[in-house]
Amino acid sequence: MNSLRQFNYLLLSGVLFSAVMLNGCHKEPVPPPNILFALADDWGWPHAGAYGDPVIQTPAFDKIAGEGLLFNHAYVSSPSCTPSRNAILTGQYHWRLGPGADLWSTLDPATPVYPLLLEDAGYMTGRYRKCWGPGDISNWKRHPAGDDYNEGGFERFMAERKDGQPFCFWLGSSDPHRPYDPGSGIASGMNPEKIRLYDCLPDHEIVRSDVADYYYEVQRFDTLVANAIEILERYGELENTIIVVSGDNGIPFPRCKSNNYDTGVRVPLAIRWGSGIKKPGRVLEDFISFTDLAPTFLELAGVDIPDVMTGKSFKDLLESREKGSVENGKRNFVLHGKERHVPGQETNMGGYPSRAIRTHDYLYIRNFKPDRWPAGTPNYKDAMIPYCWLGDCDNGPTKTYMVENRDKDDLHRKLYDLAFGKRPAEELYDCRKDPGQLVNVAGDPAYREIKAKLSGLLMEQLEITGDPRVSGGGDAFDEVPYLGHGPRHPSFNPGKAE
Ligand SMILES: [Ca+2]
Repeated sequence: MNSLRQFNYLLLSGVLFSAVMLNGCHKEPVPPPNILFALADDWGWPHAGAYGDPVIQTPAFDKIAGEGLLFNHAYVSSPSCTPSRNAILTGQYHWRLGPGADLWSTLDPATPVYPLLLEDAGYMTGRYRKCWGPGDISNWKRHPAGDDYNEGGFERFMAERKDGQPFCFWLGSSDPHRPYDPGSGIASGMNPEKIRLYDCLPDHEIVRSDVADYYYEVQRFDTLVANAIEILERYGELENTIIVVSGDNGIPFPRCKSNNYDTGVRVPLAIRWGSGIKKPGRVLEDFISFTDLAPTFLELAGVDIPDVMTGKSFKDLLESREKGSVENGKRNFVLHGKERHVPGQETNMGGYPSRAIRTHDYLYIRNFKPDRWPAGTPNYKDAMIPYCWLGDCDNGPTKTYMVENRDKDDLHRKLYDLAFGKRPAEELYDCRKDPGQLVNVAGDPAYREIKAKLSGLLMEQLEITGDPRVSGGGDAFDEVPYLGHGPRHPSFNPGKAE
């Protein structure tokens, strides 16, 4: 720890100590809380034992939820790794982050991020495996997610920590991102017949086995979390550590990840914080935007929240004793959206720009470029990137099955079109009747009033939050250099095509 950080740490401890003394209490000062943030890669709601999933086994997540809080309505800012993680770190919607709104990009080093704000306040920071990104942040003097503990992980981090120093650790993982080991889920003993498939996926043994493989990797992530809990207990820090367990976007299946439906943006979330959570074991229906995490962490640590952060601290939810909808409508929607995932179009290097507003009853989506392909072009020979094939959908057995069997019957055709076909400029789903969000009622006169209301509210919020797609200049998102690769058609031959 450098001297400035040491000074700030002592100052922080002193402020908290003084606060306790001024209250007239004579008990030991309360140390600032530690933060352990465990983030899976492509883990969707409700795939955890705590949510009642009959197949997947997530004892560590379930323990956190049972001894803390379980959230039913947690939404990422964007269903894509880089922008989702940027929004978590910065406490801002990804559309405010310039190039950081796109996958495989970068982030302006002048942007405040919560781990470094905590580090400046005296926290020890650390990260393990996939945290920020993917992309290039070589222009950052310090890594935005904290110091590198890829060697030795959380165990080494805790061993190097000075007694009493508060810490902030990002426990990352690439699970359950594709590719999977085919058949690993069923081979581990899962019964594929018991899997509850999303409505957007065809019911076929290939799909069930593919989902079981995804479950298998979620369980591996859960083991990582269990190990971290054990380390915290061993160091006597479990009770003063805010443990947050979640995922960065929905599952890597067609019409899921990289889409604004619940299957793309709604994620599991459990939080434990010893006696800091006044009544543990509650299940909450309140909306959480992942832009809220940074301001929440900062407030709990007693660090000022920068004005530029658009997220709101949900400290009051932790302190409440209520379950269900604690805030009683104070926050009755979340916003999310998508800029470029993979440049998978035919005539430009852009993505499929869209924004959405989710209330408890409805999901309204505005697609800014409905002439483009929502999942990337199926005409891979015409793609801007050679042979980029339905580029916004990761390759895997379910994708291949749905493409190859799209004309098998009406249902397969319908599900194929919903996943890969073009979409109108406006989509509206009645989540009460259609929780799978498959029936677009935007053109139904019965929904005219609610559509106008949600459209107006969405545009107003985008204007307030400085979204270039509304205020001007949004096409710049299409021009950001793309630093990664995209899913290619199986016939792609790099030697021939490039
Ligand atoms: Ca991801």
